[in-house]
Amino acid sequence: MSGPAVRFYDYFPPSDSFRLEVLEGLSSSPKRIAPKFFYDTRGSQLFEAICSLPEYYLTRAETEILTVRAREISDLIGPGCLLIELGSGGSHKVRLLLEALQPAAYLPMDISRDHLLRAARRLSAEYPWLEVHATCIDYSRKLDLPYCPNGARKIAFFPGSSIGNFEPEDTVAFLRNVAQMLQANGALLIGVDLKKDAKILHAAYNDSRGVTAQFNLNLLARINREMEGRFILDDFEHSAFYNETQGRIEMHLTSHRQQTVQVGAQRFGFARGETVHTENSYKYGLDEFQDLARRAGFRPVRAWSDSQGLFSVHYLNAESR
Ligand code: AVI
Repeated sequence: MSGPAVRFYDYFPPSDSFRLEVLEGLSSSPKRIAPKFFYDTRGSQLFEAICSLPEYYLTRAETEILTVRAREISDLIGPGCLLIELGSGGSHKVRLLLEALQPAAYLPMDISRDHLLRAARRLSAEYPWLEVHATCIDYSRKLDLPYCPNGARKIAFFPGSSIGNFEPEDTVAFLRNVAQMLQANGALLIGVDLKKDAKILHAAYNDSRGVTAQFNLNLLARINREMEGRFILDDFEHSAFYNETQGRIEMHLTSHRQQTVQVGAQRFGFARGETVHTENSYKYGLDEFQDLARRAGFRPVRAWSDSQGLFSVHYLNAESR
């Protein structure tokens, strides 16, 4: 391979964090499992498939914004930054910025090690001039920066509205950590899904090909694979709906019948219709999100939306505190 090789840093959570959190979540009432556990290798592939679905407008709308605004964004940031992507997945959207932005280095962070490494190697082959520092980390727990070129401005890129998967109180705490990592001269470029007609939201999370259902059910398949679970996938159903009061899509796995499921040495009872709550995806108005960002120590500089007003991208400066 020509160009600089990919550097790899492994801050992966202890291998039993999945096991411990799943057992705790299935023992609690109501039952729940954190959405970060969707992203094993299979889950990451399914999520990429979701992003190309006709109903999942989020990816298209954000891509439109980043394409149209790449020059403006690059002028705000300036050349030679350290570009840190949180939850980088396949590193697709960053490609829309790299040529215009000319960062000194790119530091993708993701929880899914194999997916991260494959994506980082592909990107490095395509952009041989770019230093790539792939960091495997659960960024919702800690934000360690393994590398920063001397004097480079730190810019965090957090696309896809993954911020919507945090609870509002956790959102402020998380953004505060991001602001601290960036320090006073840094900035955050973040994609945030907007509130809209519930029908559009419903279709996006209940696609006609059933890919989102497979993505949700893969969590049970993962428990079977990694924890000697005995879930029968046909006994559970994907359910997703918009909770207007909370301003969020909720995803659940609903038990078709009363049953007991063995996971390793433990047994979990399910009533008929009982659910495991697997994800919240919050939607925010422009001002609503900027208020949260201010509370976390950011100063809103610019916000853009796509031509249909479905999605927003915010550019926020980290304030010194
Ligand atoms: C990653 N995250 C922003 C997606 C979302 O829309 O909340 C995950 C997803 N869940 C169902 N479809 C996509």
